[in-house]
Amino acid sequence: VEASIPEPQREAWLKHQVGAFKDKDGFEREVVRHVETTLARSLFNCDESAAYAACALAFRDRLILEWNRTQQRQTFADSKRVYYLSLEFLMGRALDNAMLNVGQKDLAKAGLAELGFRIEDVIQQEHDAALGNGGLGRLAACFLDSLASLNLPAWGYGLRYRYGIFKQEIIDGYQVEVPDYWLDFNPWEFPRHDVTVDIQFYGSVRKSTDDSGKTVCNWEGGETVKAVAYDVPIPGYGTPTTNNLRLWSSKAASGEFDFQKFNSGDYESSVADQQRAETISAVLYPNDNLDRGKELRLKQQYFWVAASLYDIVRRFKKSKRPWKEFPEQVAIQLNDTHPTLAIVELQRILIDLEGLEWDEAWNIVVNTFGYTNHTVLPEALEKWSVPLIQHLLPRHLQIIYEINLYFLQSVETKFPGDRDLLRDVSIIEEAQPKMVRMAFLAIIGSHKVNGVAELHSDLIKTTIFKDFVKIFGPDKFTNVTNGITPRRWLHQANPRLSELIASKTGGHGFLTDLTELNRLENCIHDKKFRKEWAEIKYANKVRLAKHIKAATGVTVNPSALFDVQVKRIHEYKRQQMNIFGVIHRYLTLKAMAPEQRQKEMPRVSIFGGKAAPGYWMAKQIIHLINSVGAVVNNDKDIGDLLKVVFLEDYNVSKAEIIIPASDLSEHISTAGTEASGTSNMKFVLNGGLIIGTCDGANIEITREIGGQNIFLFGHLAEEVEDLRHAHVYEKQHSVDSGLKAVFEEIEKGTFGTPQDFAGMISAVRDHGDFYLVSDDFQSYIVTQNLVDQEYLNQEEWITKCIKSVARMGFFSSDRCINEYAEEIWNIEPLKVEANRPAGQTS
Ligand code: GLG
Repeated sequence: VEASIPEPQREAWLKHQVGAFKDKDGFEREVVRHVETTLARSLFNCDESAAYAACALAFRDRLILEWNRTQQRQTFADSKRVYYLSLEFLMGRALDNAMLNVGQKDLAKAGLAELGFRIEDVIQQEHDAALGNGGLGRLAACFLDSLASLNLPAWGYGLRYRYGIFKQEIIDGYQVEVPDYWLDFNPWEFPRHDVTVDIQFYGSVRKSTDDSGKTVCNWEGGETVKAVAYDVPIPGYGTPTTNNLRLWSSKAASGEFDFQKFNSGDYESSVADQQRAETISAVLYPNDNLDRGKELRLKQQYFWVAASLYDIVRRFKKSKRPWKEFPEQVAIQLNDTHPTLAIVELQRILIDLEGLEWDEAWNIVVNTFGYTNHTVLPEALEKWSVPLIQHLLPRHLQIIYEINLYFLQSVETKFPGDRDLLRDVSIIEEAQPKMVRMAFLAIIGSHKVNGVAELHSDLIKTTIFKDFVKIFGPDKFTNVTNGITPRRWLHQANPRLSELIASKTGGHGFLTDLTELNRLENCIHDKKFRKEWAEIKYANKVRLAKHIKAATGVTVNPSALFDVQVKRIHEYKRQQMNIFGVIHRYLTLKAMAPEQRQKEMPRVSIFGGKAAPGYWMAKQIIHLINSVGAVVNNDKDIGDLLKVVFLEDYNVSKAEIIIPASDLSEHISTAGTEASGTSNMKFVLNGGLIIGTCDGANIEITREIGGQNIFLFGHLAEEVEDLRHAHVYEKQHSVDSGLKAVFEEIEKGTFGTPQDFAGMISAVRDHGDFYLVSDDFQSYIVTQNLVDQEYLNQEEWITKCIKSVARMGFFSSDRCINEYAEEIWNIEPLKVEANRPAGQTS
């Protein structure tokens, strides 16, 4: 308040405030200005990357103004805010999204053309912001888009990794990881060197007595690291609301150098201290659905959680409200268990620093937090060793023990004498060493726990968290089925389809109310519409074919059926089953007489996805895909009938090219293992059909679009346990005969050294086939053959695609965020005047 401009001078400020670009000229002026001043270049040395930089800066300037106004509006309204804590935000590129969301892409396109650039080329210059592994991180990014588009007062909090997810190169068929240093030029972030928080680690706890005779715990000594805020503006679509994503970066606390060491001549070690502090936010851990329990990872978690909570509490305290109103002003959502320490940290702040009584504080904590679970895979459930927490966060460990004590006491009261139950639900696992079960802590410290698709939410209630349903009752557990933002995943990725839909549904309203897609059902018999629909799909396939050619050298025929599986490589997602199926197809084609062969439907099998660097089996799968491609793609008997490509470095911007070009995509996880999946929604929304198991959101997609529009196969979740048991204990595992032939071919050396793939084969044949590849193989092949037949009837196929798109309204992340807002956060949108009609692109 002290720093604001006095009333009489404000007029001068207001006169010079800038808004949206008035016209093309205004935009061009800003671009030229940035090229010539900010970038110190001229029309003689302005390449595409400079044009991108200037264009991004021009839009960034606009965003930050709306950002400022949004923050003012939200502060003034003083209504409840939600804080989304996520260790991952897989944002992808920002420029195209910003232009579309503020409705000025057409103007920018024309302006750039006048200055000598094609907008498509300029957009391509941007480096992806890849601060995430896969679905969990991309979900957080879609949520930010919806929160802003729905005018909800919301902040995202994350870490500003210097290195995002690694870049994947394929060399001789193997994955090679290359660091992703992405911060050379990032116009989308605003460093806030004035917003810093000192974060403490290690040290010890000393008890003392305060004036009133109460015992207080003081966490003392140890090491301090500074958190510096970097703010990223998040523009809503068709609204001036521009929310904030705050990412924390770590720095040494005592300025640039330790001067004592510096003066005593120990210059090198003073720099080393600096570097050690910066290590905390240096790198994103590249594991998807796997917990590795590394100390630095725990440091990251506490660093980020403590900085975010300090910020949230600071904002609340400005309102001078009593503490009991905290949950009426603040909702905090935990994206998976990664931020669970926030529960402990808030309790610590309230009792140690603010002097509240335990019960009062705990009540506030529980009413503030909500926890989203994203997986039932045991290897992904976070546990931290007690000695490690003791060492790093001694006061927090005490509080965890106390939370556990009170919790177990309440369980004992409710279920007297049930020692097994106490052991099973204790936050502390009695192992060697003892472990803290983060999911249990998250459940106990939250008022709502949700899964991310119906089947998944049912599974957590009946399996991993069943005891907690017994203790807390069923109402604490709920489902919020995931969603995706139609702005990025339709309007931006597939502009022609978006325009065609707009022309048939009465404008771009579907982009803010996706259920309006159902108006497409009226157009199913519209010949011209169907023709355009098919043309757009074909054009998208031509674009992908060009990309495949440039990236891999393989020529693919755009008229072939494009069959796509792009996602992180994981045994539970069963890319191995897909490639075994491809080999089966290859063998079947080879066995045919040439005349017969030519009647078969040509297919391109497209794979993409990263393997965690330490995941040996996943890397073997990548190698097999590439080895099969090398053989099949060069087999003269086969020609265009089958091509196999692995696209390296799958990321958000590649997804935007790949997804609109698919005819069929694969979502074939072992039933019960994929919590939701979100690319399944993206593919269907872009007019592709899917082959999938009864798993995750596939089930709800089927319910919405109709069983005749999806290719389902395989065993059901409820059968999995018995099958696994039979494999291991009853030795009832004879490998499917089709699959046997595939294994034999691999072992003959057709695809290179058989030894390279021995692990993949023996996992199925000799080690219990945990993911049921053999059990599902036959029905997978049968269903793939059905796909071929149905694809031959293009008219029928297009009808299915159109019907499916028409029925996808449910899967908007807007619907999903509205459910969170109403059922978990209890927050409401802040009314704003729309600054332009929704959907207008210029
Ligand atoms: C998880 C799950 C996915 C889910 C995503 C978002 O594996 O099935 O769609 O979160 O909820 N770890 C993940 O990516």
